[in-house]
Amino acid sequence: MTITITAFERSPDGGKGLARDTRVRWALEEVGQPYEVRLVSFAGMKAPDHLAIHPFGQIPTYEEGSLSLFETGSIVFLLAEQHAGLLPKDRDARARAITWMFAALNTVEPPILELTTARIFESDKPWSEERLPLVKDRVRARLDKLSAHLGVADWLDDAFSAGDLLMVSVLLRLRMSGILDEYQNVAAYVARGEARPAYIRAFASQFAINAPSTNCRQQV
Ligand code: GTB
Repeated sequence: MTITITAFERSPDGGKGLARDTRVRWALEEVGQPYEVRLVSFAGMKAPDHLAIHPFGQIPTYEEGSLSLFETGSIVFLLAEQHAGLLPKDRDARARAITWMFAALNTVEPPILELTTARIFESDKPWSEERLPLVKDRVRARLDKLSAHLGVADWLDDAFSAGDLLMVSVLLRLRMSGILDEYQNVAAYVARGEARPAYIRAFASQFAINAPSTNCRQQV
């Protein structure tokens, strides 16, 4: 059955791969599933036909036969459950990998999103300069602990898993802030994720749509 995901018609990041469809593309590439992409405009995301598959009017979504899904975590989890390559078979290792998926989305990503909000949407506020260091320190509090856990390991729990896929995706949003470079082992971990052939393919496919000079667009 054909898999169709949705992505921004034109991502505000101009192809840096920071929009969340990149995580889903990466998971699809890791498990070797072909997929199609339906591009959606900001207005289209709020239209009834899109709201029927994404109640919050966002991307990405995932459609396969009678199944429509939203939320990147649940899409990556479905793919990891259905195909080999993203979750170990051993019960305990599998549970730990799933725990890292939740940790990426629930524990590490929130302060990173807060930092994005502070840097981009609140920079003109009179209190911004005072608040920004506090927000940065909340990110560092998570990275201190993540760095300590990771140590010299390649991945969070032995073999690469969906937990790493989501954690690397979340951490990539920090690169512009410079904070990632304060943690050598975490920066190297992110670079290892980006060097995976599946990530390279996923990045290239979103870049082909979003790069500023791109004229040829995937079909809506
Ligand atoms: N929890 C949901 C999930 O994980 O799927 C969150 C989905 C979400 O935030 N979607 C965003 C969206 O549709 C796109 S990814 N926004 C439009 C809207 O809400 O109206 C977030 C995002 C957007 C842009 C950049 N960027 O340009 O750097 C990075 C990330």
